[in-house]
Amino acid sequence: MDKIKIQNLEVFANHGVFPEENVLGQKFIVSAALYTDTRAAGKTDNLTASIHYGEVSQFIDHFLKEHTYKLLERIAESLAEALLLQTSGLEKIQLEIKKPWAPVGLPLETVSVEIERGWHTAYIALGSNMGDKEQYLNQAVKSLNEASCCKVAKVSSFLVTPPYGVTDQDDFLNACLELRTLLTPRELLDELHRIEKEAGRERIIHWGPRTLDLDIIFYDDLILHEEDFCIPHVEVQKRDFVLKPLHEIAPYKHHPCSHKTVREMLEELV
Ligand code: PH2
Ligand code: MG
Ligand code: MG
Repeated sequence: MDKIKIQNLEVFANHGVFPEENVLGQKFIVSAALYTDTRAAGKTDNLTASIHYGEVSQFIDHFLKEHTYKLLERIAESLAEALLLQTSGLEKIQLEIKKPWAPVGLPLETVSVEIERGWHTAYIALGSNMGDKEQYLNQAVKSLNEASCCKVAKVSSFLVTPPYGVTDQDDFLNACLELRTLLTPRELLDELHRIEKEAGRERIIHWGPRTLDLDIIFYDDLILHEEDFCIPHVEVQKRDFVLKPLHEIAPYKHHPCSHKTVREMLEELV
């Protein structure tokens, strides 16, 4: 992807583990690569179609001066997050913070931390088969959109589906949504569990009745196999109550293992 680069922006600020550093201050040197599509600006010569590197530089200067953190890691993490949240068109950032006067007591040129952070696209399946199902799904969409570092991009319609697996329970209301997020998969899972808990979810019977179930179906094209956590969802290709609503919002999304599209998986089920 295209990028706009800011190299070696100097900022005098007060970060550091030692109290002296927080009082006296020192020089920090910031470099950023802003990943964004510059095609429209390249064709139209219109700055509003791109990211203004002057405004970003001012933002970095203010951000470093307004906060006091102990660690370079913390400056980089919080600055990257703030920039990704407030800069439209910014997909990914590489950020390096150098501290050339670090009080190490040895003649080094500089110390630094460099990170890469960006937006991810996740597909979440929603299900409810207790109480006011529609209200639980609506509230879940709202909670996810309001969660920090999360934006709901698309929501399918809500579908009434017969229970799959354990069948002697009430019908489900199911849906899928597309989420843009800065969270890691594990952080996103924790956030989903928090929202399920808010909806009064109790984990009593496996596959039993629930007020709200939120499952990560896909996270970019990530394949993750951990003992307690798998992405993509292991049963996606077997579940029409996931594939039907998902097909409404992402028919051509490929499964990263089988490479089948959502449409192909759904066609193979019916
Ligand atoms: N969820 C299950 C088990 N069975 N059946 C339907 N129709 N919808 C669901 O969301 C569902 C299910 C376990 O998560
Ligand atoms: Mg589930
Ligand atoms: Mg679940």
